Amino acid sequence: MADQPDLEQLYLQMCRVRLAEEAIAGLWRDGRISGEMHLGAGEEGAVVGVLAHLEPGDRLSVDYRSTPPFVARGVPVDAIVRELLGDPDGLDGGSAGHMHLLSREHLVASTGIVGAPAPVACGFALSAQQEHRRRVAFAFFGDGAVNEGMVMESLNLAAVWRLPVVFVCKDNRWAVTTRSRDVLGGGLVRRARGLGLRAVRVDGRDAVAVWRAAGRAVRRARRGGGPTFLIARVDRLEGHFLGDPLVRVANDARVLRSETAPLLEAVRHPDGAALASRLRAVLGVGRTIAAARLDGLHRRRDPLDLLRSRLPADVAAAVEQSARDEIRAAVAAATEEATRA
Ligand SMILES: Cc1ncc(C[n+]2csc(CCOP(=O)(O)OP(=O)(O)O)c2C)c(N)n1
Ligand SMILES: [Mg+2]
Repeated sequence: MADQPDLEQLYLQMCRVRLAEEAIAGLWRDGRISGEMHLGAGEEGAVVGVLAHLEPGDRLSVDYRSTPPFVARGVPVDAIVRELLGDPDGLDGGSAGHMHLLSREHLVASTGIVGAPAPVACGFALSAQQEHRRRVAFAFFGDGAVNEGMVMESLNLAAVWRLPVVFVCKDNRWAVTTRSRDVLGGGLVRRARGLGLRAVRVDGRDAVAVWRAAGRAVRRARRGGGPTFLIARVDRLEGHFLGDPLVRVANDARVLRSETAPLLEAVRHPDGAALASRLRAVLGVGRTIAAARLDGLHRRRDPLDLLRSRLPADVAAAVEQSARDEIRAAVAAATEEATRA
């Protein structure tokens, strides 16, 4: 195994993933893909940093933010796009949609059931262990999923049976509109360690950091050392689903004005408590609003920018162009045929 990541490859994969999802977003906005669409924009670093360690027989179980791992695993983009368009020639006959994509050939399965990737990966890992193969199984799920009983059971089972599995928890700190910290007892690391797993935190927006952390987890699993729980901090750039109105609101400066105007009015009002205590109260409310905004918005980092800055500009530009050409051709082929059909 290489001891340095191939930055160009990592960046190329991240670009392929992002461009494929941008194309899918365009088709969804045009009304050509029905239902909700959950993108993995913001998760690219975590996905490609882990997937760079996969070998051909390794198996992958992922959640409904499924396109990044499918594209990064090498599933043809045109087959994915056709699937989302409902084309019978799509990856799964046009009936799975983005939440239940499956590729037997690439040994990767997605699910819309929150938490389900964990037990599925345990099954993959158990089969590898029984067959004495050095295969590793991978599960990707969100921070909200750790409150599912089946995830806790899977972590426990993986620890006591020393299963060759890497659990990747993509921690974006939200589960739809619920803040994870409001519903998480014990903390992610402490929970996993309490069940006997090795637990590691990593900045999931930094593909290189993920590559290193995942490399250690994969080597350990392959040599029979058991599971790792990798917590990758990511950002949810598009909100819970594409067109999420909460993200639009968070981005709207007018909302900030409408929130602050009544506060200023309260300070100016001649009645009520003494000015000093009114000011204190207003300051307190202002801080709460600012913290919520910062939490949801300003600290977001685009993992593509992060890795792009580590490459010489001409190399980054060439990588981006080659990804653009590939994805454009794949999406054009898929949509052209679907339109003719
Ligand atoms: C078993 C189950 N319960 C509830 C839902 C509805 N649901 C869909 S996504 C989601 C939030 C999941 O949050 P998280 O695991 O953090 O993933 P994220 O969307 O943040 O990537 C919920 C509750 C579901 N799909 N499956
Ligand atoms: Mg989440």
